[in-house]
Amino acid sequence: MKNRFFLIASLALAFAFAPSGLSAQSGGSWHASEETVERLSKGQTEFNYHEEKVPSYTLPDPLTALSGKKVRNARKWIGFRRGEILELFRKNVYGRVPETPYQKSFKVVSEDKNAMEGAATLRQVDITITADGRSLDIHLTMFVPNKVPKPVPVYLLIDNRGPANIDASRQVKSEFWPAEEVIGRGYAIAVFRNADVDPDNFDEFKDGIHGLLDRGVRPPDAWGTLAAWAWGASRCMDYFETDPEIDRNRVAVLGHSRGGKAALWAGAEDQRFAMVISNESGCGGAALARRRFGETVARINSAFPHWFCSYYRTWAGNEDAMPVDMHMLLALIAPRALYVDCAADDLWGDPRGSYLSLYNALPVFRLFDKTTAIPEAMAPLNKPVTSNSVGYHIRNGAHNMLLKDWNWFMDFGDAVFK
Ligand code: GTR
Repeated sequence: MKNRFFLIASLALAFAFAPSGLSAQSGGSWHASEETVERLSKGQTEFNYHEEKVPSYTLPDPLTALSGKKVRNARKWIGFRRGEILELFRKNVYGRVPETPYQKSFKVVSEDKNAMEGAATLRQVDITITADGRSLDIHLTMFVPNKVPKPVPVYLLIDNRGPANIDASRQVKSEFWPAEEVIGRGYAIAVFRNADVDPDNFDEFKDGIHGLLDRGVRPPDAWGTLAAWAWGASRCMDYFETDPEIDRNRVAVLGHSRGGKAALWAGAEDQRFAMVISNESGCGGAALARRRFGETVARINSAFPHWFCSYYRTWAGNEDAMPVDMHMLLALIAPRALYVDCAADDLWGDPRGSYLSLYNALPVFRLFDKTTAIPEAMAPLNKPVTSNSVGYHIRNGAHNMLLKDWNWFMDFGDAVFK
């Protein structure tokens, strides 16, 4: 009886003192279904899907500088700590963009002012990158809403799923890039194919932008394919800056899975992106590496050796020694808007580890706005948890990006952009 009284009293206190930025939460925290855990564990015995088997770990503190000094305000974060962490990610995870000079040009190759029965303008732009007489084209496709005052915010997708998902003719429609719905909500929507910048295969970096810009022997921190895709997103941003219908201060970059990893890195490297959305980015994306839940640093390096810089392999099976973890990548987005989402059946991508990563990035967001707060306890299923410039949801179902996800991205956009 007494215990019950204390429980009720402490719950009442917790609610009374909950920070104002907290979303209301009904329903309990999500946890993986036992059936999913068992099924995945049987299929992949070398990987851990059991929460109770996650090793104990200590995360590096984003607010303790390399000198050991504590960073206590936004000025110091911007002045040097952010740069230290960015460098650590370049050296240890994604690699560094070479300094090879190149030229770029934009060409509107087609325009239809009466697309979607007059609701939107379809614009297709070739972004041509030239170096030493050779060139590469990034094909940017975009729909801009006609009946909305300009300039408009835009959602830019790094597409890793192939052309059928991003059909400019709209004969084939896919929830992966739901152009009509995004236009209906007053946003522009844009996309480029990751393969335009760098095909997703391990060819010793001969093709794509690496073939164009790399010179000499690649050092251990040379950029990998994810960094190349992120770089491609920045070239689209270069174009947006020239398009009077697009609001350069309200550009969201997003991607699914490997595209989500690239979107996070794009937002870290290029602070012109006002919002980053990471959909089920998992290992090498939003998920904390030290948890070793689902996909691990060892496995991602052996399955996709081209995605990261070669030095990243140093941390395979050695996660606790890494000078960074992925909460620090998320912190690099602050104070801009950051949304992370996961799918309940996608334990390979560690939904809880992605939520905890966001939670542990909060001390940096709070340097800019003290009212930013989300609970440490995992989010409930199908109920976004948002606070100021951060948000998270876990959707029921499999690894994918669906209209349901996009609707929550746009709700977040409505709160942040409008
Ligand atoms: C998986 C990979 C993940 C994720 C996914 C995807 O095979 O292990 O890291 O990126 O592919 O991109 O769909």
